[in-house]
Amino acid sequence: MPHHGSRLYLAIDAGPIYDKTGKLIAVVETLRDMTLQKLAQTALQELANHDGLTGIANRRAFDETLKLEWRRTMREVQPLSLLMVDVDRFKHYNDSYGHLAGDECLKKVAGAMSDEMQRASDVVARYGGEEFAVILPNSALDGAIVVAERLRAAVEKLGIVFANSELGHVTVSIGVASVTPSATGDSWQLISTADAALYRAKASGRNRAVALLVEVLTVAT
Ligand code: GH3
Ligand code: MG
Ligand code: MG
Repeated sequence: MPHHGSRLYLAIDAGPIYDKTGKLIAVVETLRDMTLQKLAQTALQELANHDGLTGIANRRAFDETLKLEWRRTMREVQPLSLLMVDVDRFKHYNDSYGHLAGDECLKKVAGAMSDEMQRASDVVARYGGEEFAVILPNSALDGAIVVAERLRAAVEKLGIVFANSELGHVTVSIGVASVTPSATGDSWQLISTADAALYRAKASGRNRAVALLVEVLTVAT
């Protein structure tokens, strides 16, 4: 509505009116303003798919996207990669600076990672607590490692002060996993492999990315 300077969602119904001979003599049109319903629907969708604290995709959206991308990349015989990102020593951060500062830190980490994503199909989600998951469709392991390193560096560059930690600022560890989905596989393999890689990143000193290829399971016949 250019005259109002606003945008409305309108529903239009049109019904024909004929005379006795079947000739069209009029059309009755009804216009309904659907704006409030549409805004409420959009807000609900936003709530259902986004994390309340950080504003990025939530676990529900992550689960749905991963299933969808698994099927799509399988059809297209394309690789699918997953990053599991975990904030280092975050319990200690909360203990030192308080839970509210911890929340602020999670928001900044989520924002910095989202800003680094380059493809529209890549999804950064809050997996739970201080863990994030990144879905990279059509990316093989080498490309996923490059993205992981970029995310790790972006968080380090935030320079969020963390006294008495290894580096003096907040860092993340990242597990990278990649697979070319198959009908005999399942997306949990990708998650558990990324988790195993994350565990290795933690064990080998934190503030790093470690990558693992999903072992292709062969089904005995
Ligand atoms: P590691 O380097 O091995 O990952 O150590 P960690 O301390 O980060 O790991 P741990 O799993 O022991 O602790 C995670 C902490 O994250 C504990 C929990 O209180 C905190 N946490 C989880 N969710 C939130 C949140 O939404 N806000 C804040 N402030 N803290 C959270
Ligand atoms: Mg954790
Ligand atoms: Mg942690």
